[in-house]
Amino acid sequence: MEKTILSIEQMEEINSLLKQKAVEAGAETWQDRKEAQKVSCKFGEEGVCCRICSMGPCRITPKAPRGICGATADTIAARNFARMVAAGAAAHSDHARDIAHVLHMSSENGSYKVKDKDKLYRLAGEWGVSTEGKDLYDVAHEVAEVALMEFGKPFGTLRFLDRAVEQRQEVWKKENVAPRAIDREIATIMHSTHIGCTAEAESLVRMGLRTGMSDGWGGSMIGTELTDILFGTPTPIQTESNLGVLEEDMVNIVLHGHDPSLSEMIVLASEDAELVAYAKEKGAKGINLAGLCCTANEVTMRHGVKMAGNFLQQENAVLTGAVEAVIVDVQCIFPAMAALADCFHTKFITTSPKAKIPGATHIEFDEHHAFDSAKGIVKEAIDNYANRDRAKVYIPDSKQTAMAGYSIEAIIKQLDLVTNSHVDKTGTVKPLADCIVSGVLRGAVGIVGCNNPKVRPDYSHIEIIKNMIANDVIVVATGCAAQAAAKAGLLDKEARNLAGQGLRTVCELVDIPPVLHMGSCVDISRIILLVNAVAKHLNMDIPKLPVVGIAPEWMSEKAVAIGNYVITSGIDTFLGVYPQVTGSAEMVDLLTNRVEDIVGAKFTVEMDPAKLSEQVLERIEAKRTALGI
Ligand code: XCC
Ligand code: SF4
Repeated sequence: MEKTILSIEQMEEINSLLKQKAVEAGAETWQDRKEAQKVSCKFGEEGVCCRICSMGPCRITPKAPRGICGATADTIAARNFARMVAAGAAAHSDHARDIAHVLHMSSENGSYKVKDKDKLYRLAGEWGVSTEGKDLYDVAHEVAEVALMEFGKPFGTLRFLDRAVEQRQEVWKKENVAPRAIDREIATIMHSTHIGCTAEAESLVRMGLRTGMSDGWGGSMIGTELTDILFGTPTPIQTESNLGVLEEDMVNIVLHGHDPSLSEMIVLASEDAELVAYAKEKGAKGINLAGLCCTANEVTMRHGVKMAGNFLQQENAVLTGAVEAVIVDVQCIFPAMAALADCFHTKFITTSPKAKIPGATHIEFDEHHAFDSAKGIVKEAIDNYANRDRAKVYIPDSKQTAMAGYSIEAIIKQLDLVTNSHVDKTGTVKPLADCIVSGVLRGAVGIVGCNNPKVRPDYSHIEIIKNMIANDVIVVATGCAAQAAAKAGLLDKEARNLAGQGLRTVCELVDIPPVLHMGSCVDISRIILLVNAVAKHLNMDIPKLPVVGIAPEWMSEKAVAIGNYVITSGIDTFLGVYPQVTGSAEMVDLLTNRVEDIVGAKFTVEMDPAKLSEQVLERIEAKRTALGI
């Protein structure tokens, strides 16, 4: 099945075969739990259950339109929504904080080194950190300190806001949505949603926008930049995706989670000659790494590590019976993985004190002795190879080739090299802007986010992507959406045959797939900066551009934070799953209508991927018409 486009039906067939394996093994999966959860709580679903204080929980009904304190459906739904933004921003930003600490401990002879020196020096220049006569690592540590200050500085707004096109910065200032310190925005939401504070939905929405911004132009952007500095700025790289990347006769290690400071070290450890020899001693042909979720995106982009799949594929990986260890750090890890692993020989290894899970083997990752620590974890996996029960093994024969690693730098370089239209050596986004203005490309969309069983998993991603590229809209993707594309073969250069004539021509000319893998979810900051660069080049504010964000299957609080900074950045955002605010007419009006008056962009929600695609294309064409292009 290699090198082909996989249909959703083929993908679902593999899922049902694996589901059968679960039944045979007496294992429970998300499908069973979804079934058991059948009747979801209407109050929760609509966002009108409040348990912010212990006089409650209070639920809003026509007969009881106010909680005990008097909070209305609007107040309750707005508070719940704002808290989702705060939690999401906290998760992304705390990940970034950890990366900043790792940069701070980097050294010439330690496990963590600086790989992209140019990027470090560029950032030092941007932040006013002097580099003259200084040791590389002194610069790295100072830059890390400045980054860490962004979390708690008492005055001013975030440094990266200066990167935005002038017109956008004006809007942020005027509307007071320019974030101050990252932690401060999160704390402000937690404070303002405490009983007896903000009751006005609009101010809570505005706080959500600002806190979302502290993620997008703060935590996530810092995370991406510092990760590139430490582990290298991604360049296009070919890899493979889907469960067929697991090997019959190798030690299979699945990496799952988010933080590259763990996964990078596991990659190094898996290549360690001593450990490879040890694996052979144990009867395996070697060590085979595969990734899940955002960690997969991180290590794929920098090392070509194969991608086992996305969020709702995590259990499937264990169900193959061929995985020696699932190594996880933080975020998006099913607690169910521990019990599931028990049905097989698989070791489920948690590594972070921030994400301990009952039933898991916890081996705390020690960043101060990172390489040795990673080696110890990999050794656990190797030792487990002998326990694999061959009778239980089923590795689906599905493996798609995929291109990954399209950082902004890589995209600019790729376009520039071929079109030769650059004037300065650093390259520009002119070729991309030209293609959009001329109409060869109608526009660009970022397709991002998770899987969600509220819709047909992966189907929404794949259908929307196919509709976009068929209509000459170039797609950039991150997170689990990028993984869905990879599994379906849409990150393969061959997928350009599914594109409209304009996009296909561009793809052929510059040798790219029609869907560009730009990384993990913190890397949505790359998408934002790319759009911002085009806006700067054309000297216009971002909402004018024929560019749209889509989260077809979002589920996490991080996704809510992301949605908020994407619209605040001026990009209309389409959601394929309803946020839990529908019990408040005012919240629905604010998010899908009035917010446009504040930031120039808004949310649209549509669960049917065909209809959503139509609406996106209409929005893109409307933006073109308004521009007269
Ligand atoms: Fe998680 Fe980042 Fe969502 Fe995937 S896309 S399910 S948040 S792994 Ni980020
Ligand atoms: Fe009820 Fe108000 Fe307490 Fe919420 S804050 S639980 S609405 S009394």
